[in-house]
Parts: sequence; C-alpha cells; structure tokens
Amino acid sequence: MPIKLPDLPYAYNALEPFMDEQTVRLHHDKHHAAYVNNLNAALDKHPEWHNKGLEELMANLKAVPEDIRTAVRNNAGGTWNHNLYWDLLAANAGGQPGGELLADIQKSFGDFAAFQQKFNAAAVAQFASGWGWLFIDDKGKLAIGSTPGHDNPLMSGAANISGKPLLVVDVWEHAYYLKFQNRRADFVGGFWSLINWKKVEGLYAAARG
Ligand code: MN3
Repeated sequence: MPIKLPDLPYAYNALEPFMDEQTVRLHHDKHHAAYVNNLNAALDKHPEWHNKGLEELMANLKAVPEDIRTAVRNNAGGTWNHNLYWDLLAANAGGQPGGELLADIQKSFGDFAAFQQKFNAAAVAQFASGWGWLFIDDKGKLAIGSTPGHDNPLMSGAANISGKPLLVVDVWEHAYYLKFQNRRADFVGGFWSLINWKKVEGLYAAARG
C-alpha cells in the first residue's frame, strides 16, 4: 500500500466548536481513508504507476491508463486535497496572515475582508460536492476558485482551475452536515477560525520560490 493515510496533526476534538469531533473522526478515518484505499486498489492494476507520488499522478492524468484514470483522478485528488486540508487547520488559529502573503492579498482583492468575502462566495456557490481554493494561478497571480468532486489546481489540463494551491476548504456535505445540516455558509464562516496561516505563508513562500 504505497499511498498512506497521514495521521491528523491534532486530536479529533481539537477543532471544536467549528468542526465537531464526530465529523472530524468520520471525515478522516472513513472518508479520507477510503480515498487512500481506493487509490491503492486502482493502482494495484498497473504496478508501474504505483510508486509515483500523488502530485505526479495528478499532473499526468492523461498518461494514466484509461481503465483507472477516473479512479485515480477522484481518489488521488480525494487523498491529496484532504492531506492539505487537515494540514492547514489548527486549534486556536485563524486571524490573518502576515508578511508578503497579506500584502499580496491586499493588492489582489482590495483588503482581507474583501478576500474573505470572495473566497466564501466561491466555496458556498460550488454546486454539490467540491472544494474552495486560494491558489497562485499560472500567471503568478493570487486567485480564488472552486472545483467539483476532488479536482484541484494541480490536475493540469483536467481541472477547471490551474496553479499552485495555498488554502482549501472542503464543501462536500460530509465535511459539515452532522453539525451544520444544510448551512454550508455557517460552516465556511467557522473555517476562518481554524486556518493555520503560518503554514499557508510557507506554501506561498515555496510557490514564489
Ligand atoms: Mn472531505
């Protein structure tokens, strides 16, 4: 099983009250785990692809054998997106980023509040299941968007947006329905209290090289 499920970097109840323990437990141990298992099962049919990393798989979807291409797209995306999602959250977090990322957000969107509003709108408006993103687009500019299913900006030529991901929110119903039912906007509102901006700043710095 070359693709592994990373442990959560905090306790299941660490993100209360914005993400409740039961949701986090099911989301990580059942949903996220299932994407990892399904990806390994798909890759077992083509062992020559089994030691590629997630990012290489996603960047080369057109070269992945056709009989597993959709499974790889859905489950490599499902694995990678959740890896990033959990990694960017923390207890006692939130607030605003600093340094060059904040300056770029202000330059790109007007101010931090306008950025939040635009990100919320993209995440809430994503039809059915998907993800909301802040990313650096292929022209090097900060951009906001959303993807259906488990697509992400690294799926070059396959997804509707392309670039380097910096921040992501899961808007599948499994991410919020137990606590928030149909109130996706309330869930996304609470997400801001969990963002570990130091990690996002690190991704920004790495992407800027
Ligand atoms: Mn999810």
